[in-house]
Amino acid sequence: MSDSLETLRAELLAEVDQISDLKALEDLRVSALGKKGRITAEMKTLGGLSPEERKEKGQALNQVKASVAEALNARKESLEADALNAQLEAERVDVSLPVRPEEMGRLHPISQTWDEIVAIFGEMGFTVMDGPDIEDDFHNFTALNIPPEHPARQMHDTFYLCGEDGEVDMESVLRTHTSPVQIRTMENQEPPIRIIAPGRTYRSDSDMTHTPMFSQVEGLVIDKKANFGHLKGCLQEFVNAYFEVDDIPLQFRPSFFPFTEPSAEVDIGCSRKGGELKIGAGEDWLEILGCGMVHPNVLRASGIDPEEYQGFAFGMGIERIAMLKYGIPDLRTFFDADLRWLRHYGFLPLEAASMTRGLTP
Ligand code: 2NL
Repeated sequence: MSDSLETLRAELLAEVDQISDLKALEDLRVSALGKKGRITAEMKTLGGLSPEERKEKGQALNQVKASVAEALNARKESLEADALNAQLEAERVDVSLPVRPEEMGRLHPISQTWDEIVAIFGEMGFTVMDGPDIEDDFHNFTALNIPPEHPARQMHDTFYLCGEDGEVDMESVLRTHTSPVQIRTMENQEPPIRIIAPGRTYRSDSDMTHTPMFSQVEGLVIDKKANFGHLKGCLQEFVNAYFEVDDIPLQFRPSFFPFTEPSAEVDIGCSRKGGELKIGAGEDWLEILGCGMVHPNVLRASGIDPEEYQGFAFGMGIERIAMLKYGIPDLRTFFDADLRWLRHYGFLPLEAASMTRGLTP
């Protein structure tokens, strides 16, 4: 290669090395390889040379061109990588920073407890279902094997709605439990069924331990061979997870509900020494829920053949189990909308319920 071409190559490569931004690099590329560039100008001289000279200089020029182009590309990649790293550094987000201190809102204990219940049964394979607060007589009472003369149907226990004529409409009630959600699910889905139905319920009752609106969660499992043993295992699993205690003692007391047979009320072991309630051990019992095997009449009313399928159901009050876990002494304070109460008993929204974290941060 001629000295002048070596010099040209050395100059251009040295210039590439000096460049520190992409705009200058592009200008240099144009001034070397562009239409009016220095290498292009040399190319244009080839026409006036003898064939041998043209061949030799042409090859040499192509080498210069290739090495300059390679150096330009390498420099471009390195400058682009520097630019990207600088941008990533400048836009860095520290995801471990604490929540903004002005975060003042709290989750109501009912929402928190609701979320915990959904998380625990969700882990066991239950689906969450909901339904209307205003129900018809069939889904709230008749399908549940509750006869017309049953006290629950009396005006002083159930809120009936008025028809357009202003008269009481005996067909239309505020649901007194979330059972109608399960009736509707059985009407619309083929077994196997495994659902929970959390929601608001209404009864015409108001004193120290009753509010006209309260929250309930019911569960329903329907399969060919779902039995009382499965019910016990399922509830044991739930109370252990919810109260965060291994092997809470459970006691099933025979009871009666129109919609289950047999029926039971379930107590958990506790101690009340020195006025403090401790759940999971001790000599006392505390009622927490009701349950049983779904009555054949209920299955039949919902379009399920009791000769082919059976199942279990349970129901519990959300406020009640929230009071037990979080030491809230008075039911009625849940509905006072008192901000000081909410600041005390409420939960930070970003500390959402999970299977791996409960009361302790
Ligand atoms: C309680 C008792 C219970 C049910 C609810 C139920 C629902 C259908 C069929 C059969 Cl669709 N049973 N639900 C069963 C037993 C008890 O609730 O003390 N709740 C607060």
